[in-house]
Amino acid sequence: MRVDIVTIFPEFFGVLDVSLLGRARQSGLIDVRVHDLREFAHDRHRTVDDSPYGGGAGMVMKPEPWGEALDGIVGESSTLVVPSPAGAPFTQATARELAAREHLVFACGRYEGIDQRVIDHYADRIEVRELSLGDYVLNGGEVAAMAMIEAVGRLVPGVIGNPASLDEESHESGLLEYPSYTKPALWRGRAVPPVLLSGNHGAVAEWRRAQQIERTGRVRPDLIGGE
Ligand code: 6GU
Repeated sequence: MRVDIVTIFPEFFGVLDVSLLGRARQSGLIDVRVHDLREFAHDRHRTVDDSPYGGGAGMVMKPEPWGEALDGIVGESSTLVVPSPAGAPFTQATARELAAREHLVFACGRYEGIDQRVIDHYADRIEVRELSLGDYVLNGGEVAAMAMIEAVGRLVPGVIGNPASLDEESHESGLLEYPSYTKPALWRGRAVPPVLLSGNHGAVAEWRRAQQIERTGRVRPDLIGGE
């Protein structure tokens, strides 16, 4: 998979060199390139934003630098991802869909967003997804893009050593994951639930399922048709 990121904060993405995704980059499974939007500004101050037409608070990112940057990066089989609190929810299902794409381009906006014509222009040509991490506001798309790249990248075949470990995770089944325990069997007076030491695989599976349902109903009733 190829991933391009356009941002005014390229240094944010240094963290992609470490951990699981760092290894995926080194092994060539995921080819990530970061581009500085300011290199596509032409004035002396490398301006990438301006005041909004119609008035209002904040600044809007100008279309010209975005057009020049993206024209050099997108091809006909690219998917343009625009992280935005005004986007559709980014879910595990979205991550699965994006993991099947050959080329993702992340356009990280700051301030009050990117001139809407940039999104409309590329949406006429390629797949464009405006996506939000959740119902809260971040200062820009960078941290959101990083979260999305991690969620998508770990689903790319070969990135995770044991793919079976992906199936039992929170959100893959529509339920939250069951609680996990390891040695010692007794820690600070707290025992591991005895069923997990019983060797009875059927009983363990049943207990885990019940835990998933209890936990989901308690903390995320919305996932199972409640509230
Ligand atoms: Cl994708 N971007 C920004 N700026 N804020 C967010 C978000 C994205 N998702 C939640 N809040």
